[in-house]
Amino acid sequence: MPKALVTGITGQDGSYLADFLLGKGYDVIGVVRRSSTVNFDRIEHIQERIQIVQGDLLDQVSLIHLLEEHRPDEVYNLAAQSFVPTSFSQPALTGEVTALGVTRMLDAIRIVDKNIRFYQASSSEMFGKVQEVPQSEKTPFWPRSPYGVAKVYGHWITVNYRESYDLFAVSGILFNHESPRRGLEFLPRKVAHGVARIRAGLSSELRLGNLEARRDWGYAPDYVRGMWMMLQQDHPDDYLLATGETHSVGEFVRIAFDHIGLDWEKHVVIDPKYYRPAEVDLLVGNPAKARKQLGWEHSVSFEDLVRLMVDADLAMLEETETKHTSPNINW
Ligand code: NAP
Ligand code: G4F
Repeated sequence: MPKALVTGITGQDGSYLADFLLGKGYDVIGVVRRSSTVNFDRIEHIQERIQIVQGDLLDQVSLIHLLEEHRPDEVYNLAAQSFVPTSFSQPALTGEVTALGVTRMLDAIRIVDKNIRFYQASSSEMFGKVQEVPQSEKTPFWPRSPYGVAKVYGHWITVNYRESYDLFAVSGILFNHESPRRGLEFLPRKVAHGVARIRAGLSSELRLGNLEARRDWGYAPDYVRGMWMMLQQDHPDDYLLATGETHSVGEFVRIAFDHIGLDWEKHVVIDPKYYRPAEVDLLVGNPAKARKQLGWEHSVSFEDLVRLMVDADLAMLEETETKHTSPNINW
């Protein structure tokens, strides 16, 4: 049975990747950092089928010990401080986890077992102020946030360890991918959840920032399949995963409100608090290399993604007690 160690297993992607790897017959080791309250909501359904172990990207020794003890065949490094606005308010922490954390994991692999295959969760945020449209694996980076800068470091240290130490180390440059498991602070889930709350009569307005920014949005389970595909190749290389379509934040909002039969203009309030010091205006990826070499395709259209997220939040509010406790996130 192949064994995979996944950092960030409590996050959106970590939980879907664990589902996927279990389906492929993997033994899954999920790394979680210590916290005062357990946050296993996204992995509750598979908790008995995976091994949950403690470790932190801030702590080198914990990573070395985990690899020594569990001897995985593959490591998926999904852990990060991944929210762009927090990277402006906590830039040094973001650098420690999202940038230097990658080096700590790569060094742990180099020290313990150079045969371990390594996946680094790189991001389209690295393209930032885009140098060409659409973006490809060859497009130069110009990050626009401390998060983007940290991800550029993570990308290049992955390439550097591949070239310096002959590691099977891969950087996956993934464009935005969403799902009902997405954190409530990210735009698509904030909109889906906000729309569901308005429908349920729990609130009447949704406060948002820049509606003009454009993103290439896909469905998260498609993207974790691509991560696994990258590690099954004969040679390590970097790949970009995207749908190839771009849509504005405003389009996302309009489709979400249309889906429940409400006029978005009557409910959305523009709040300067949600504008960023520097914005990434336009992201759209060209996934031709992944299509050709991995056989990867996305399976959910933009419109279907918006609707499935709204439906999931409507169902969540209808079916559970959270109707009275569902958080109204203001980040
Ligand atoms: P997410 O939901 O924010 O999950 C982040 C995970 O990292 C959580 O499990 C978190 O643990 C863990 N983590 C944070 N700091 C840590 C530390 N010091 N040590 C160990 N674990 C730590 O992110 P996601 O959307 O699943 O994204 C997964 C990865 O892909 C991230 O690296 C992200 O930057 C990257 N990425 C995401 C997208 C996207 O659209 N989703 C696109 C491109 C790249 P807690 O639960 O304890 O907080
Ligand atoms: O959903 P977002 O917060 O995602 P963002 O910044 O694109 O980053 C996400 O995708 C990256 C891949 O490109 C990942 F690497 C990263 O970890 C994360 O998963 O914001 C999307 C857009 C931005 O342009 C933002 O300015 O939505 C705009 N926006 C407008 N109003 C808002 C809001 N974003 C948030 N979070 N909240 C708002 O109220």
